Formats: sequence, C-alpha cells, structure tokens
Amino acid sequence: MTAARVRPRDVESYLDVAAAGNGRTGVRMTLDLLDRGSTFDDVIVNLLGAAQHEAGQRWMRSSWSVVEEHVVSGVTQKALDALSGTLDEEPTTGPVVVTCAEGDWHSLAGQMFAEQLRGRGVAVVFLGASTPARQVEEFLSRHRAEALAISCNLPLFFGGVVSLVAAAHAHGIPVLAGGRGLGAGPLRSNRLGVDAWADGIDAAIDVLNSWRRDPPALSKGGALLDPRAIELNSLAPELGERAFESLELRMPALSAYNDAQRARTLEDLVSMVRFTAAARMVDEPAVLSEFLTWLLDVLRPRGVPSHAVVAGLVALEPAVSKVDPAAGRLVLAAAHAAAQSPT
Ligand code: B12
Repeated sequence: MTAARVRPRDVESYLDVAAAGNGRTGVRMTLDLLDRGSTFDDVIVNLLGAAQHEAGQRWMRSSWSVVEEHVVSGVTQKALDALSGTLDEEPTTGPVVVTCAEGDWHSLAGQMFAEQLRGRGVAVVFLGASTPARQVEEFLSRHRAEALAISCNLPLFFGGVVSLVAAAHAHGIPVLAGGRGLGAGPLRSNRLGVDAWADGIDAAIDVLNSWRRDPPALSKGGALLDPRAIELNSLAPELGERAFESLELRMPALSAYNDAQRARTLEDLVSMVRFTAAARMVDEPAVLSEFLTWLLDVLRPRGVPSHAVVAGLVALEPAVSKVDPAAGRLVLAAAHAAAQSPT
C-alpha cells in the first residue's frame, strides 16, 4: 500500500460533513486517512488544521457564520481526541506541560501541538485554553516538567505569555512558545522572554532534544515590558469609549447605527488600542498593521468602508498619545497606511 498524503479534496469532504454536524463521519474520515498511511502529523496539520483554517476564512468572508465555525470545531475536537486514542506506545521523554496564555480560548491549536508532541513519544500534560499564570505556577510546583510549551494564538495575549514565562522560570523550567500570535520568526517570543520559539513540531522536537543535552540559562522573572504599553492595554475599554464619542461628532452616519452596530464599532476601537499595546510590547509595528489588514478584510464584505477604520484610528490617536506617545505615532502611521487601502 502506498502512503496517502492528505489532499485538498479530503479537506473539502471533511468540511462538508463537519459543517453538517456529522461528528461520527468526520471522525471516521480522519481515522481512515491514518489507516491508509497518512502520517499522524499530516492528518493533524493538513486535514484538521487546514479545515479549521478554512472555517476561519469562510467566517471572515461572511460565507459562514459563527455557528458553522463552532460546529466544525466541535467535530475537529472529536477527531483530535480519536486520533490521540490511536497512540499506544509508552512515551519515552517529557513530560512537557502545554498551555494557552491567559485570555486565549484557542485550545484546539494548543491541543493539536500537544497531540503532535505525544505522537513523537513525548509525555504531555495539556492544560487547555486560557490558564492564569499563578495557577500554572502552582501546578509546576507540584509536578515535574521538562519544559513549558505556550500556545499563543493572538497578540492580545502577550502579557499572559510574559507571566507564564516568569511562572516557569521560578521553578527552573525552560519555556518554548509557538502559535500564530507569535508571528513567523523568533522576534516576538524573544522580546517576551521566551527561551525558544518554534514554528512547528520538527523545530520544537529539536529544541527539546537540545535542552536535554544542554539546559538553557534561564532569566529570573519575566521580560520587562514597557509600562506604558501595559497601561495602554489596561485602559483600552476607556480609550475606546472616548474615541467612540468623538467619532460620533465627526461621523454623522454613526447616529443611524443600531445597537449591535454601535457595540461592534466600540469593540473594534478597543481592539485597535489592544493591538497597538501589543505592538509596543514587542516593539514590532507589524502586530498592529497585520491586525488592521485583517480588520479591513473582515469589514469589507460586511459593507463597512476602509475610511471608517481610518476615522476610528484618527479618533483614537489623541487619547492614545497621552498615555504613550510612541503608541500614538504608531496609530497615526497605521491610519495613513489604512487610508491607502482599497475601500
Ligand atoms: C476555532 C476558532 C475559534 C474558537 C476556538 C475554539 C477552540 N476550542 O480552539 C473560538 C470561538 C473560541 C474563537 C474565538 C475567537 N477568535 Co478565533 N478562530 C478560530 C479558527 C477558525 C480556528 C482555530 C483553530 O482551530 N486552530 C487550530 C490550527 C488551525 O491552528 P494553527 O495555528 O495552525 O496551530 C498549529 C500551529 O500554530 C502550531 N502551534 C500551536 N500552538 C503551538 C505552540 C508551540 C510551542 C508550537 C511550537 C507550535 C504551536 O501547532 C498547531 C498544530 O500544527 C481560527 C482560524 C485560524 N486560521 O486559525 C480563528 C481565528 C484565530 N480567530 C480569530 C478571532 C478574531 C477570534 C476572536 C477575537 C473573535 C471574537 N470577536 O470574539 C475570539 C478570541 C477569543 C479569545 N479570547 O481567545 C481570528 C484572528 C484574527 C487575527 N487578528 O489574527 C482568526 C484567524 C479567524 C479569522 N480568519 O479571522 N476562535
């Protein structure tokens, strides 16, 4: 039998059954691919991961609602658990504790990585979604761990990553981090005090093996984030509301918005402040510009023009500058860039 790699049409078929809520068939399709010779990693990344990614794209294009995304994620959870149940070899290394930073509810990404580790013979304790650092520290004080692996899926949780690093270092445990929130290179992780960043399972296994031979020197405590960035993050709801009020004076169209539209606009303003704070925490403007590119892509199919985003940024700038002048400059630069984007 020749080993079958997961193909794009497998992802399409999986999404059809998963979106219909057909968990049993979704699980069977997943296990069949494994039986036909696809590797464990291939099924996790190229079937389940690709399906989850496509669910996000369909939600973004407004062709699916949150309902379909939730239904597909539920089936993926079952499929992932079933895959995990096929592993019968005793682990040979570890344990590694895998967790999501506080606030981050994208447990599936963390669990996919956790199962990939198990598939490579590493004993894993997966703590799940959003875990407060103090409780992780308490757990690490009672359980031996070779490393703490953090899954960070949005830059909004950088503060949580820093607290987790401090929690692990307090017990002499090195920290590995990954996930889409940390970007495509080690820069963000380095600035957050993480000991190593990895883009996937192969690099992660290399790091863990090298730490076993040569344990890394650990810093005491976590990274020192700019206190103005931390303050900006905690003031985000207040600054968003202030900008909303000034936006109402400048954009008469806002008075015709219904309650739901007003709430979403306020939410977007608060997110703009939070992503600005995250960009400042790692000193990387791309954190804000990537968020704004994503926001424009989300709002376009929902009929919100790019000049509304520009107006939001302009309304935010004075209040943001008062807390953190460097962040104010980031917001202005982002407004100029957003003004060039297609409406
Ligand atoms: C399902 C989902 C949710 C579910 C999560 C359910 C769950 N139990 O996980 C729920 C409904 C909770 C959710 C909520 C939100 N979500 Co969401 N979500 C998704 C979706 C569709 C799939 C996520 C997923 O299953 N990932 C699993 C796989 C696909 O992730 P992966 O990154 O490929 O994982 C691999 C690697 O990253 C790596 N890895 C992961 N962790 C680690 C760790 C280490 C150490 C290493 C080495 C590697 C590693 O290994 C994994 C396996 O190979 C994504 C779309 C996407 N493209 O990811 C959006 C997405 C991430 N969400 C998004 C958003 C906006 C949100 C919300 C803010 C929405 C809202 N307004 O409420 C909230 C935030 C909630 C929170 N506080 O966390 C956006 C983020 C946009 C951005 N700016 O970056 C996305 C991209 C959707 C989109 N296309 O717009 N979401």
